[in-house]
Amino acid sequence: MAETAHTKRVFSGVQPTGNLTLGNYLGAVKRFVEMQSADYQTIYCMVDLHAVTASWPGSEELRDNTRELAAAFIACGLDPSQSILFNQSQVPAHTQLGWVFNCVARMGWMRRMTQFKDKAGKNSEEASVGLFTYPALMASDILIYHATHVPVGEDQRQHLELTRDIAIKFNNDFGEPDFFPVPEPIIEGVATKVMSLRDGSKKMSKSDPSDMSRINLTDDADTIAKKFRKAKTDPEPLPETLEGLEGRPEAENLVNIYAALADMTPAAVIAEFGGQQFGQFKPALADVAVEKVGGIAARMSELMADKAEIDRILGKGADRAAEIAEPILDRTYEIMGFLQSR
Ligand code: AQP
Repeated sequence: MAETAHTKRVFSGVQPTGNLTLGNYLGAVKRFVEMQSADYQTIYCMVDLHAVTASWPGSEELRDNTRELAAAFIACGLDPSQSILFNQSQVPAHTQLGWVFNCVARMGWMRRMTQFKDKAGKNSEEASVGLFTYPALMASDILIYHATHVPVGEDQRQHLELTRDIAIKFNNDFGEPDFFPVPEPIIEGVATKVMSLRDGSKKMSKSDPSDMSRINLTDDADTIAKKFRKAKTDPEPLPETLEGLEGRPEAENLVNIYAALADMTPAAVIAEFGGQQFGQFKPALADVAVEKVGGIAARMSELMADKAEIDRILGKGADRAAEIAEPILDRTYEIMGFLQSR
């Protein structure tokens, strides 16, 4: 990882838009847990303001999705006494800096964002303005903490590049060369883009209409086994070499999922299973998935039984987050010349 002049600080966020998938886990949350070490201050956010850019689920559901995501974070191994865990809407500095960044980011930059095109689909005239400006708010989520490292999945790479461009432009335009760090995306490992179990060309996603396309962290062992058994594959056995996975996206996806879950390289998975039929490999994959993520659902249910405790954890996390964010916002306003007379 590149060193910067700023304190090493990790920030990442996940939208509370429903159950976490194995893609969210392997591409993001597992990495969050790994980075929760003495070397970094770690800040992980339930980005609820982003969760209403595509559609509004209803107030009770949004609150519960946020609590459920907090429960999932903790059940996966994030420790609220080590990491700052909170939901975005409780720290107003995110939206305040977000407005500033709406004025720093250029229309041309925003129009190039492929996730807007994917999520808005053909009907972009009907998409919310919030969905379009989402990446500027995401830049603010990161930079309001002067975060230096951002663990994310591959689909967020372009948004991280935009965040870096916004930081550089702000620093140049306002004559403060080192004010915002230029954060490093941490997109590492074999599961940076877990694909749908029904279509190897599509990302596994919480909002995919087909539940069979994804493993949810709340799925029980039988459901996990069934989803892998029914996962789309081709008729050939697994290849004897890694190169043999080329042009076989569904097979490659299952091998990568196995490797990420078992902390192996894809080459080691091929060395073990090469030449076998999917009928043999899929049950082994289901076993390793159940072993690694099968206990998360039960821990989440225990945590969800005490919603007041989750709310307390998020409130405390928000206080800690605001303590870091507010002086950075104040300094931003000062640099820009917004008169603050109270
Ligand atoms: N399939 C994936 N493989 C690896 N990483 C993934 N991530 C998402 N899908 C995969 C990573 O998970 C983090 C949180 O993502 P998010 O909830 O903020 O939004 P998203 O990227 O749009 O994820 P989803 O599951 O597709 O959500 P919906 O359906 O609500 O849009 C990010 O770090 C992301 O890279």
